[in-house]
Amino acid sequence: RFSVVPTAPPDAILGLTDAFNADTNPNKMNLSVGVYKDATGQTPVLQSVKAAEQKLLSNEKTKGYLSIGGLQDYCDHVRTLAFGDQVPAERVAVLQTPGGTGALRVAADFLKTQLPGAKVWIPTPTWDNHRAIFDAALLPNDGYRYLAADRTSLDLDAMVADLREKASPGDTVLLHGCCHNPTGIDPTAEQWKVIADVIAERRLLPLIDFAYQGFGDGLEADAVGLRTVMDRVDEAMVCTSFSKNFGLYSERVGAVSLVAAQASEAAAANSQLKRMVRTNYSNPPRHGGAIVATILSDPELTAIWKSELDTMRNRITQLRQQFVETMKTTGAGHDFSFLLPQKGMFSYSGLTPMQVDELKQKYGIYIVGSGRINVAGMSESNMQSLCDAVASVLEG
Ligand code: PLP
Ligand code: TYF
Repeated sequence: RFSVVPTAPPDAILGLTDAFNADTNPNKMNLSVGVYKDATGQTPVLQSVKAAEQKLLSNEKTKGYLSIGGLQDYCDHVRTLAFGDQVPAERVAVLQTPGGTGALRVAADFLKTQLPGAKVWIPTPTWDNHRAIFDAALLPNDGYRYLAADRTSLDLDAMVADLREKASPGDTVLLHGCCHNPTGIDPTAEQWKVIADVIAERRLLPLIDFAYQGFGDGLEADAVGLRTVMDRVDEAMVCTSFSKNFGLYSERVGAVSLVAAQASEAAAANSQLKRMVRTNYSNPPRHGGAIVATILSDPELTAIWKSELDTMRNRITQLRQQFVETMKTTGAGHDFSFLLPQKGMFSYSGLTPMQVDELKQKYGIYIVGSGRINVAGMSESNMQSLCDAVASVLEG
């Protein structure tokens, strides 16, 4: 009977890493999947994480199930990192989830069942998995314009026009809290106000995907968009991921938060979110959440974590600068300065699918077909050869 099952296409991003791992080119470079790498090319376990794990190893008393919503102190920290003290705790339901992906799926199942008929509006372009998750949850979704035709800036007018004219009151609008994936283009603080006004005026529900807090300008600065929106609305959902900012990718650490207008509504929504979890994975894995809660409950570990996060962010900024400078020296005559104000790991390079393919075939350099590069995958030691290869494919 399984003879009827066709082979599914590989994931556009994760599939590339499989191809990269199989590549025998000794100079190969993986600039595809969004994973941070240090100067030695490793994705290190943070010291704050190691220290927290050591504490957990000696103190952990049980491997019994967590509650459906996960660890309470973890959920409290999730709320504080995202909202500060902007929203009273009793109006926020937070559930620990397996990664940001788990949070998005729980949110999607919740929206599909509890707000039937509402559509989700997602930016064009966005992380491919957004559409895939919403489709899997049978949640209607459609794109709003985001990237300008020059592919290096935000088209705020088009975005606002779509949210005003295409989205109906009651619909959901997905926003990247910071470090837009795949473009690296975020709204400015002023632009966030315009977006927040439209959301409030059109009675849209903001669903903020917050997967890179601390990778743009810093933990608090990266929450400015979210908080600007929260200044103007009393209902929202947030999907948090700690994969990147705690380097806990494989531990699957995330959370879904829902802000309601009333505490009683938050409690009812919480009970429904738990229902979604029960039929999906029952309750979340303990370890990653326990690590984050241990770090954030300990001022010393928190300070170490914050400085490690600063190091990761500053390194990415330096790599952006080095790439732009080194490209100038190749004589390819192509100015990459537009990468400098962009935020987080990713940027659209402007390379065409053919150029992307040539980089892979000739040089073992893997970037996503859309031209998205993971700046965090570059290094000081491979910068010159990377730029020479990019220059050669640009020259054609
Ligand atoms: N949202 C965005 C925009 C992402 O880039 C990612 C990356 O993986 C996620 C969500 C999912 O995060 P996680 O790996 O924690 O599931
Ligand atoms: O965009 C990225 O590279 C990260 C990692 O199906 C990722 O968000 C990529 C694809 C995917 C899951 C995670």
